[in-house]
Amino acid sequence: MSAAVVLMAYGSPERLADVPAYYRDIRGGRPIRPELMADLVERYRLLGIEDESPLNAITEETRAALERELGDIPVFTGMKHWTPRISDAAERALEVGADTVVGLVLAPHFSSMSIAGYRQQLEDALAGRAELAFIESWHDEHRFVDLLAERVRGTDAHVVFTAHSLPARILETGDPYKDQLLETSQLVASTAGVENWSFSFQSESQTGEPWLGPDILDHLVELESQGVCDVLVCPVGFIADHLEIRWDLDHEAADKARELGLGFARIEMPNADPRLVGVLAGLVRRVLAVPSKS
Ligand code: FEC
Repeated sequence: MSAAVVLMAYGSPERLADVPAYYRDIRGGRPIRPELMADLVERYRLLGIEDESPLNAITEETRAALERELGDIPVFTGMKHWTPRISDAAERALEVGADTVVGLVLAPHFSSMSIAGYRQQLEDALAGRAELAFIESWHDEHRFVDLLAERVRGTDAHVVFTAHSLPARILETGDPYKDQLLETSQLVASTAGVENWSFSFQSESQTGEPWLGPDILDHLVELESQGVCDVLVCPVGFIADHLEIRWDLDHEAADKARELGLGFARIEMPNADPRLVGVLAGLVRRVLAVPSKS
């Protein structure tokens, strides 16, 4: 067997000029209100991605470290909404002679509106030319849980676990996303011995339909009214310094907390931490021992 990994990320614009095309890709051809486009460009501008993206550099660092860790298995990055595309990564894996491709997403929780989309893109690109060993979720990997637990252990603050919201209609089809998020949160809290914790969603989009809640901004109001003084946010649904972390939490949620008189901090994201890379390598080795049919 000759294997390769397609390591998939949501994707982030490489420079400010890319933002409109990136947003159009996310919307998949559906119209974008001009004010929403302007707002997104402005958020990326304020994060300082004029000429290069620190987030894409983190993804590359993670890819290179995973490849080193795996030794003789090449790893190619494929982005869901930017370049290099998942299809580019699949072609590169086939070019080096892979007959088994491991599909691994840099997001731990499964949803039909998230991970299933990555899988579809990879399956379409491979088109049966290699066996696909796809990792559906890794939200309960104990070394991932330990890594997060270390970052909240010993805090006196109320810990708020968060993840990207999704349209609430996913619950009607038995989607496991919310349950997996609560499971990760529960595991991290119990491993760290944290008793004061709760969960909220963040980063919902304005798409004109209800999204899963509570949203963190409303949740902070609720916590303050319950007498909580300090909050530590642990975004279990993300592993890197995305726009959702550096803008939605570090600016929007932090401003809201300040307005409410709440102390506010967030954990450092795993990014390319060698322990996270160890978790990813473990997943690849495990799935290759028993490859699944695509
Ligand atoms: O540059 C960066 O660091 C940001 C990358 C980024 C990540 C991310 C993660 C998730 N999203 C999920 C679902 C949706 C749905 C919509 C949606 C919209 C956006 C927009 C941007 C964006 N997302 Fe994202 N998401 C990231 C970036 N996301 C930019 C558009 C502007 C906005 O609405 O704020 C709504 C699409 C639509 O309008 O039809 C749905 C989910 C995740 C977590 C799983 C994953 O990482 O794949 C779920 C990172």
